[in-house]
Amino acid sequence: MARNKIALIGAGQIGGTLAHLAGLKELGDIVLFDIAEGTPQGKALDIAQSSAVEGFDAKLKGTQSYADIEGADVVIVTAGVPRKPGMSRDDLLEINLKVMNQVGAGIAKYAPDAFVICITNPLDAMVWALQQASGLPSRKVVGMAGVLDSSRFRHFLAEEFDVSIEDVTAFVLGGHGDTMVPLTRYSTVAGIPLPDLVKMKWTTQEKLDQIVQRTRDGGAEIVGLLKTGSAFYAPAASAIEMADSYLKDKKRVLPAAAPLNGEYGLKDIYVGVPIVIGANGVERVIEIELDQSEKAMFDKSVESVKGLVEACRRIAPDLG
Ligand code: A3D
Repeated sequence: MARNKIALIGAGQIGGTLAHLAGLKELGDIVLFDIAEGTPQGKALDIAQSSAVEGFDAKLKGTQSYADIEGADVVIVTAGVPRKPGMSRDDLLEINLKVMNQVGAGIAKYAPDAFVICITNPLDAMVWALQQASGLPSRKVVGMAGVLDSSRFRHFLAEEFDVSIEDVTAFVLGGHGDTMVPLTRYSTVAGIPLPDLVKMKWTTQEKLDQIVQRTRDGGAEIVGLLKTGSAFYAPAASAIEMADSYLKDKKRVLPAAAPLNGEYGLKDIYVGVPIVIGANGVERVIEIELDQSEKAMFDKSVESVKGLVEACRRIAPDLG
């Protein structure tokens, strides 16, 4: 049986970490693609040289040619530019939309059967644009945000309760970032929902609200500390978890930006919801009942995603 092939489009901070993790976990052979000459080649060589010490078998290649991603089983996309001072969200959107167009064409030509995970921001709009540009079936194109948002939430909760992170589960919905919706009643410690833990005096409602807000601001907190970039270790680990579920047909239940087709009363839009990821890509979208305040938060989040997608349509009307 041939090894799986993982193509990473964008060999920056996240792309390099993805390659390293994919090697360490022996997910398959790895191709790093980037327009910056030398960067993907240098990172591929560096990681390949670590394989002797770590003891993993994987071929690594850095490239500027889309032909090298031919036949990839998984493609993870981080290509794009970050927002710089003085740049509006629409400016960023316009640049990264062009990138998604190029990347989508490359995937359509060389890896049309791949499972594609988009990480480029603004996530919920970029994953929509990438699906449109690539023309791949929507069940094969998803966005990574929910696994990261929920892993941040789990980390803060495990710290607050002083328990193993393995026993903390968290549930988040909605778009990535400010409007994300952490669902406390579906988040648990060993099956005990957070509201019950407040009643049991493990924490206070006020503390819990602060943790929810810190989770929403999780990306900005790291940008503030790093100053020259954004988070990359946890985003990469999160995307690898999704790729692993696809490649091994694990059917993990993971939150992700997924294409909705009537679920939650929405169509033709990508929003963060729990999905089952298996060998067929998005195998199921899980629709849960929301109470009034959860629904209000979810609607607000969806409105902000719709705004971004409308801006994409305005900038690139041919996208659909
Ligand atoms: P960075 O280290 O800048 O890497 C981006 C790479 O993309 C660079 O090496 C560029 O050379 C490359 N690139 C630019 N244009 C193209 C192109 N047309 N084709 C191929 N490669 C290109 O960024 P990063 O790795 O830190 O972050 C990557 C993306 O992920 C950014 O858009 C971030 O905003 C986003 N991000 C998302 C999350 C989510 O949770 C959704 C979290 C963290 C970062």
